[in-house]
Amino acid sequence: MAIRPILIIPDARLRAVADHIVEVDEEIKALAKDMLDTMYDAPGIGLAAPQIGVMKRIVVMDLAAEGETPTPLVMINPEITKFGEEIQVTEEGCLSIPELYYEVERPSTVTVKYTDLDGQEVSKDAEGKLAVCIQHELDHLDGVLYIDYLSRLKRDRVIKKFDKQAKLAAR
Ligand code: GNR
Ligand code: NI
Repeated sequence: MAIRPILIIPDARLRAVADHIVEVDEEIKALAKDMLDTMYDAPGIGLAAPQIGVMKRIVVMDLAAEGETPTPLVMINPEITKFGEEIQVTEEGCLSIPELYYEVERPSTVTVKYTDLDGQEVSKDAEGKLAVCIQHELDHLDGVLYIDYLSRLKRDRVIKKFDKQAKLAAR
């Protein structure tokens, strides 16, 4: 079990595009396990590899409520193949933008295609919070953060706050 440090904005790795995974080997399985350990420890409902500085297209999630049986989900090279028409508004947070929460509009339903830890291709329909989490995590693989969907005023305020903190921490 290894809990890895979670990167905070403005770390440039959170803005980079992650690489396609060619083979689901032991290294990827160990990475998935570390990501789940890190996510449960945080705690969070999802984590994308770039958040721990690994630029690979893998995300983990678990939407089970606290005290319930865990339902870990690992998606390798995930792609959304269909967005539903309906839009839902959900309050989102991000472990890489700690302690802030803002409402975001996203499609209510998605279909996601991915490779699982057994190397099998899977297609899954999702709605509600899972659909939000999938979209949030997949965005991380392309360097997109939920604050990118806020008004410029709100986004700039968030970015300024963390830029300031990073400068203070660096001196
Ligand atoms: O733990 C998390 N909670 C959350 C809540 C609403 C919408 C998305 C999320 S994902 C977040 C963990 C995280 O930052 N994943 O990238
Ligand atoms: Ni996030």
